[in-house]
Amino acid sequence: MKRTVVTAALPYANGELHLGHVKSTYLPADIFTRFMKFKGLPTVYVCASDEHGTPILFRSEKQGVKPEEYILKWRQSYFDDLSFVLIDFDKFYHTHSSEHIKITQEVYEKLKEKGYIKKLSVKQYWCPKENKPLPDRYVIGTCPFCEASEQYGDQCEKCGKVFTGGQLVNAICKTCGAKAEIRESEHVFFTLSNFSDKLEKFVENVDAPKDIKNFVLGWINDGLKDWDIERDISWGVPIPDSKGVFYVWFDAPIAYTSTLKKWCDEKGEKFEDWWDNIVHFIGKDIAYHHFLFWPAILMGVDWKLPSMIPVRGHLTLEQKKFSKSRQWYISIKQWKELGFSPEYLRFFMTYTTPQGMKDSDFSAREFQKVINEELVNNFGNLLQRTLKFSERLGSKIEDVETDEIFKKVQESVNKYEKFMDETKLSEALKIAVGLIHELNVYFQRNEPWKNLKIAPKVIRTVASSLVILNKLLYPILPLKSKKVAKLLNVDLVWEGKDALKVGHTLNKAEILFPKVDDDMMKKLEGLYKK
Ligand code: B3M
Ligand code: ZN
Repeated sequence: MKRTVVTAALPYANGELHLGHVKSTYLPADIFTRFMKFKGLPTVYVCASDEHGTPILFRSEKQGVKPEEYILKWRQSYFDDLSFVLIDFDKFYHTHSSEHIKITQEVYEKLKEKGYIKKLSVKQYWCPKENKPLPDRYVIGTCPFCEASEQYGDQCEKCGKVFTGGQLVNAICKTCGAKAEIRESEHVFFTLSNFSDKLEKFVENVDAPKDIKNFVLGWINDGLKDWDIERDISWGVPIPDSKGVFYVWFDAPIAYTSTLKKWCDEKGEKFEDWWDNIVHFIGKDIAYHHFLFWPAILMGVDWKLPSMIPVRGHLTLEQKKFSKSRQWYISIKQWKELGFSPEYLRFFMTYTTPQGMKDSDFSAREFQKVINEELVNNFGNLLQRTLKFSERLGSKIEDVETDEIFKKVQESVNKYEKFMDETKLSEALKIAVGLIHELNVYFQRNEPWKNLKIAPKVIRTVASSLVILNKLLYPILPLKSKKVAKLLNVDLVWEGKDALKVGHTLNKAEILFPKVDDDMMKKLEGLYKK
């Protein structure tokens, strides 16, 4: 049986996770993994905290702590935040581990053996005042491609283009503001340009949203440049035969393999057996790295390429970008402190997030609306009225045929499955939600409270449908769906689409989906509207 490795982009250890991180990466990967495991397919979900690079060094220096100490705080914080949102990793590791450092160096040695590494002289920004090199975050200037100001030395956040040394316009030292000078330095390069044709084929064939593929193919068309993978700092994975460390984007994706390897070692599994069907969930801003750099590294060492790269856009907050400094922002910790359900967040995010590059939006009001309409009034209410009514009839399923609509529910499973396999999670969820709406209409239209003769048929039809639809909701609502299954008095397993057996007993109704009232909504809004 094909083994699947699911990964989510590594959180970079220098800032809090907010709702946007959850929606674009960790949540969809978690939902997909839960779905695969639910069906009994061998799947592991791995991730790690990304702990090298100049931003971490820069911040830790500013705070006067060692980078080793600085990263620890974030590592724990990420694990806690993501666990709260019920993100269930099989392994969450980190890039400052000895295993990761070793594998990164081995990958480099292999690339070198195969002739994909060369040394080149580069233009390095230099602060004349502090007499030190200014890699990446230590320098800011204007993007030479799109003219966005205040861009760092390695990549433009606006247009996504990656820079080589010396390209920034009007570069200054980020720490002291001195005009940056340029000096020569020797760096190791990875010959990305060698892989241009193979990458083009890879991008065409990999299972990924069309819009992002076109974007990436455009980059290949523009011509790929060899990639400077060395930085003149002390923090990172040391390059075996050079003075500096690897650029963080060289070592970070290798953590997919080092973390999987760690998991394999712990479980007594073979890495070679597992590095097979690879699915990388990412946000659109790191497409360059996952569609080009990383596959090229994999090609260089002859490892299997990813088969699927699901991409999602950003999350805006009331149509504006999240911004920590302007407090236009909701962190996971804040969500937790409010005592809000992580499953309501999971539901909302899945419901509103399309696959592909399109952004989606969060607002307290929209959250209240979606949860109350689709989860509380739709699903919660159907469950509630079915169980209550069944109680009136003695809580037992009677010997009556189910109605036509039950067949429709049974048939919906295949459609749902197809969407889930394609990681179109919002579409999959909407299949379940749509049917729940139809079932509410069906219940209402039949008025079983007026016509007790047809009531057993309505109950068997709706309760049996709920058993199936609850399965479809499991990956999104992993805890609530277990409670729903308890009320319906069934095991929560993927297999089985039959109607509830005659004589089956349903349990008493309980409120599982409390409303998001105006008070709660205001509290949530108060986090960013002060
Ligand atoms: N750490 C995400 C970021 O900082 C980055 C992802 C790495 S995935 C290999 O934007
Ligand atoms: Zn300076």
